[in-house]
Amino acid sequence: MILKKRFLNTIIIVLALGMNCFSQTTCSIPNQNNRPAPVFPVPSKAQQAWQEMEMYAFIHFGMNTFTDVEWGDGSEQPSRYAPKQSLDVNQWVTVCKEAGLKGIILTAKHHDGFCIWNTQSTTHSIAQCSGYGKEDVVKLLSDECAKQGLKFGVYVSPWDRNNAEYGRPGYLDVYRKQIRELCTNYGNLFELWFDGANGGSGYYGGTGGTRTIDASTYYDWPNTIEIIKSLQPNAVIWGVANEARWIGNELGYANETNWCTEYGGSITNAVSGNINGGDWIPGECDVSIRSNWFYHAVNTPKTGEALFDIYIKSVGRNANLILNIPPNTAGRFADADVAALKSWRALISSNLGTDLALSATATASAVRSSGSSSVPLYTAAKVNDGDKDSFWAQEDGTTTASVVLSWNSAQTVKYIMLQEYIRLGQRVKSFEVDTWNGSSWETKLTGTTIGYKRILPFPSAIATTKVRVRITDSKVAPLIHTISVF
Ligand code: FUL
Repeated sequence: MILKKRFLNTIIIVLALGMNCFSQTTCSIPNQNNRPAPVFPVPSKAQQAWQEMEMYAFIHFGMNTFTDVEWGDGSEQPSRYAPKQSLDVNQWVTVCKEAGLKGIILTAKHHDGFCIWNTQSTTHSIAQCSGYGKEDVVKLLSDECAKQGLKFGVYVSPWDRNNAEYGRPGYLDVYRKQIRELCTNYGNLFELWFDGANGGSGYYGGTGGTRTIDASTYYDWPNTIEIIKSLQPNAVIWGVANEARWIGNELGYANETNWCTEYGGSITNAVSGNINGGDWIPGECDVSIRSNWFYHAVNTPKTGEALFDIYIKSVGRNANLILNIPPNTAGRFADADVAALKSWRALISSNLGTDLALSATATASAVRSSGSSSVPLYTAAKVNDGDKDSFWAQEDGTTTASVVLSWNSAQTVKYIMLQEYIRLGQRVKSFEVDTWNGSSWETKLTGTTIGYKRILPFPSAIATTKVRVRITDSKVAPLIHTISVF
């Protein structure tokens, strides 16, 4: 079924290409605007929207918050999950929003199997709790996200150390019921997160022991994915569906070379992607603000500076960032975490808040012809026009090009941000950045991939009237969507 859909999608893309239908504004036969052809693979609509989010929060909250462990074994009595007051989801969402995060993914069920929503799939859930423990956390948080304009997603662990059926065929029905409930009752989900930890020891309905599974077949992912797609067509499925990949570490960084393309089904280089990969599987960097995923009083949060470094090495290296902030037993983010997030946000604003490129004049070594369009479509000015849909382009067959941003008076530059127009594929293999010293160019930065977004700090703050970006190699003609200088 999935294969069939992929085949159909390919046909549609090929037809659209012939008709030049990739632009929202133009759809004509033949390609009158000389619009560049995509270099496949390209992102789906859901992946494009997901990449534009850039960063969002992870919230690990549940039984482990109260038992003070990272992995419960499934034997925990539901009564141990005992919030003493209503969870302050308003604080969670407000703090995330102020930090610039665009969504939240909640651990609806971790490996211990305890469900923090009103589920019919198992009795191991908030239904068995009393007082504030009965609150449907998925409902509270998804409603609050909708209210404050943040997207919402869920983590629902495949491995269930509580369920008696885990490891047998019967568990699949339970698990699919859980997924169906989460996909049906809580509005639009932007991402579903399926953890890779699978099988091992557990409570398993009281029998204990170890259950081993073959993760590649046991969950029958192709059919589970079909169910998710039918209920949440705009969600990105992390990990198991070749739509978004784990970056290969839990430290929050991608490699400087990072392709959104990879080999579906057998990720060969999670941290860098693969230039020849046949599927669009962009990386996501997961990291916790503290040294663990769940809240433990002994941990302290990372500093604003450390979080800024993570931001540059994740979002700034063509990956999404999912930053975990664990609420405490009082159902709130700790004050220290809130302070760290504020300091992080302040650093992003002070370092990357004023785009000097917007006041620069852009000129290019070469520009693709606009076909019969009377409006120039692919000029250098497209890199700093603030338009989400425009890009500077080269004629087919050109794999090097340069663009200069110049100002009337010297500007002090500290960072540069580059973006490719990824809707038509990731292309750039290498680039260099030069600054003008008054009489000649000096090369200050050398880079490899760009992708959706690349941010690089200059070695030091430099006062200059001109910055030049040279694309030194590209798979096919480069399409540069934005250049910002800070
Ligand atoms: C891991 C899990 O085992 C951790 O507990 C945590 O949820 C992390 C995000 O993924 O694989």
